[in-house]
Amino acid sequence: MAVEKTFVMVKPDGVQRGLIGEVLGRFERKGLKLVAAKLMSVPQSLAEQHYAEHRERPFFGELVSFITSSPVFAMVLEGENAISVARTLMGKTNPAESAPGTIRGDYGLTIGMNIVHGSDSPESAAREIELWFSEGTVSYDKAVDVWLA
Ligand code: 3AN
Repeated sequence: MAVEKTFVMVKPDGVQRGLIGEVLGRFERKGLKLVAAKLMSVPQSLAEQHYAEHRERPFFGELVSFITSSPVFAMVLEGENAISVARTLMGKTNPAESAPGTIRGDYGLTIGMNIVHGSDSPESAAREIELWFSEGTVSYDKAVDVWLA
């Protein structure tokens, strides 16, 4: 059993379009457990640290100004193979190539505004959870966990 935590965020376009509940509901119904969440405006320095690996890419400025333009809904989800499971539910980075049934496939149109972010590896998950939730996450049991094991 590889129980993992992953960092997931509904980006400004998802929040503006009223898709927080829809996105979170998909992860919840899949069986992932919400262990931290907050609606927040993103400070410039946090945005730059979050996207540090893209610092040299031509779209870095756009990325930072987009993510700081309007609130995001940040969360940590926990469950077996949570990192790859969340990425599968999200679909490909480019919504135009994402399969119907995925979040980006169902709701996205362009690569710049692709509704949701999710950690892409155990290393990114650890880094991003510490960065966004330095206050920690919540540990609790859910009765439904035994029905998913
Ligand atoms: P993912 O979010 O699927 O892990 P990354 O890490 O490759 O994708 O890219 C981070 C974010 O940068 C994407 N969510 C997307 O919004 C943006 N992005 C990626 N590639 C491009 C691009 N070619 N042009 C504009 N924005 C991009």
